[in-house]
Order: sequence, then C-alpha cells, then structure tokens
Amino acid sequence: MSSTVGQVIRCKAAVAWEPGKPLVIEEVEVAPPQTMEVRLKILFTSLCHTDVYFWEAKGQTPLFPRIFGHEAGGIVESVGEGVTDLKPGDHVLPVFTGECKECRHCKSQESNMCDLLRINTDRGVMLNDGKSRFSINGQPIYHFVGTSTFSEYTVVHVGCVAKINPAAPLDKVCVLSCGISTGLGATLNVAKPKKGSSVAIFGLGAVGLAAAEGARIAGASRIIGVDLNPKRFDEAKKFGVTEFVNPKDYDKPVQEVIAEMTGGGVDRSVECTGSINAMVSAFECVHDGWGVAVLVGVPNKDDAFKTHPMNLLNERTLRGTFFGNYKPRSDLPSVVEKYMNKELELEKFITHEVPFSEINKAFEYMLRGDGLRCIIRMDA
Ligand code: CXF
Ligand code: ZN
Repeated sequence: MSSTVGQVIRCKAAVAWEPGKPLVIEEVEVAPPQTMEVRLKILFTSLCHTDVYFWEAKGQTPLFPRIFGHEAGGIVESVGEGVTDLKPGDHVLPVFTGECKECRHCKSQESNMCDLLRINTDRGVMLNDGKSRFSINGQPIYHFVGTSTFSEYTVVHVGCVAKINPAAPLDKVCVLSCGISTGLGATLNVAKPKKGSSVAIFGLGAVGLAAAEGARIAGASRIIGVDLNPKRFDEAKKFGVTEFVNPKDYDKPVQEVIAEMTGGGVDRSVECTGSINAMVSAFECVHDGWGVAVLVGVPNKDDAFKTHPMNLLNERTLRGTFFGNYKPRSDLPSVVEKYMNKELELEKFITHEVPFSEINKAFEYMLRGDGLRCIIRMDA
C-alpha cells in the first residue's frame, strides 16, 4: 500500500483565482477520497472549450477560486469506502458526467443522462458531503464538473471514472474524456450513417472533426464540412472531409446549397457549433424521407429552434445528443479499444503539447483558435 493512502497529499495544481486571469500553479492539499470516491494521479490533461467558457465566467454565477480541467488520463492512487470496481494502479479517464449504474437512465439502454452524476457546472463541491477536497492553508478551492484535472492529484466520484486498457497511451487517449468522444459518438451512436452515404458536419473544430472521423469510420463516401472559416478546410481533409462549404460564399441559405450539391439533401448531418442558425440549417439540409440531423453544439440561453413542421412531416428526423450518447464507464473502454486497434486516429487531434508549468499557453492557443487539442504534461 502506498504511503499516501488515507493521508492529505500536497501537490501542484493550477488555480483559477479570478475569472479570465491566468491560472497560478500553487501547492494545494488534496484530502483522501470519501465513500464512493477515488483519488487519481493525473498524468495528462487537455483543454476543452468548456473549461475556457467557465473560466471566463460569461453568463453564469462564477465560483472562484476553482480548479478547472475535465479531459484527462491518470492512475488510481487510492479508493474510498464502498468502491469495489477500481483499485490503486488502474488506468482511468475521468469524465465530467457520470454513470451511477443504478438510476433509471443508467438502467435504460437508450440514455446516458445519469440522474445522480449528470454534469453540473454550478456545483463546486463533492456530492458526498457538500465539501471540497482541495484547499490551500485551510481555504477551500472549488471543484469543476466533478473532475478538476488541472491538478497532479484530484478526487472524483467513482461513477465519473472509466477504467481503461493499461496499455493505452494516456497522453493520447486522454482526449476521449470529452470533446472527441462527444463528436465521434454523435455520428456513430446517433446519426449512424450507412456505408456510402453523405454526411454534413457543421463546425470544423475538435468536436466537428471527431464527428467527421466517425463518418469516415462508418464508411460515408461524402463528408461535407461547413464552416465560416476557410482555413479550417485544409486540416479537415485529414479527417476525411471531402468537400467544403463556406456559407459566406453564397447569397442563399446553406441548406439550399447542400440540397443542390446532393440531389435533395444529405443522408445525415451533425451540428457542432452551437449557433442556432447552423442548427436550423443542419436540420433543413437533410434529405426528406430518411435524413437524420443530430445537434451537439450548446446553444445560447435564449435561443429557440424554429422550422416549418412540414420539414418533420416529410420524414426528416431531428435528434440531439450529450457526450455522444456514451455511458462513461460502460462505453469508454471500447472507444479506447477503437484507438488501440487503429480504427480511430487520435494523433491528428493533438496539435500542441505543453508542460504543466506553462498551462496558460494552452488557454492562449484555444482563445486564438490555434489548433485542436493541447496536451498538458503533469510531470513537466
Ligand atoms: C459540455 C457538454 C454540454 C454542456 C456543457 C459541457 N461538455 C464538456 O465540455
Ligand atoms: Zn469538454
């Protein structure tokens, strides 16, 4: 048994003291895991847009000081009472949404919206006792989406931890904790394009390109990328995107452009921008009779989806998905296997790497729209 079990661990964490201000690497105390919790040693983490959104504290009640981070790979250091399916040394991916395995959602084949552990961006404490496991000289530091991976050690509910193949390189598969699984699952689990079909992807950021990767894996023959930024197309080709449409280049709605390109519409579309206009276009660009549109992007608070009901009566389907419909504990291990057997490529998503001491650079890349994923090495 390691000497840290049951003890407070002192380690480095990147603390966000104020909205929008650079993170500060501090020495923090990390309490031992309580009932149904595990303490993880984080080896690699990456930055996702959601971290930046909540760090900027736009439009929500800010909780500070806070430790952000939710895409990561690590190793179990110790487990709390009641934890039976994880042990020290297991390789894991923490996930911002959980799977308790007991609620109606977890028992349903169709849902991953766990009642107990569904994402809660307003909570900065552990479910167990309403307290934080992080502190600096006795001052509590808030958690973020139950993961707080910008720390060498973190405490997570066991239901938010996927145990994976120990042979999988954590510096690559850590990106499966959030964005890449979200896009991939939207296509593979929800849109489900048939071999040889056409798929339109709205938004060619990391999530959209993961949706395109899903279309490539499913054997789609036409993958049409839609983005307002013409620079995105070059990169998108690596992800199987075969054609590019920039709505700015046309004086008619992009759904009409796509209908003309495809003889009536695409078989499937996946919307990964969060823009309400893109959502409507993504729905209206699918073929009548069989087309399925899947919404992934997170809209603004006051947005409303408006389309003529005839678009539905003409046998188009509109769906939405959360975390690609993956159940974190049950399904992520098999997504890791897709990478291990070379069906899924992850390297092309990883455009930057920085040592933990330079974590603020990852924020700069994201804010500049430079690259897709920046891996943060905790040991450097
Ligand atoms: C998102 C998913 C939708 C709500 C906010 C968080 N996932 C992670 O980045
Ligand atoms: Zn994320």
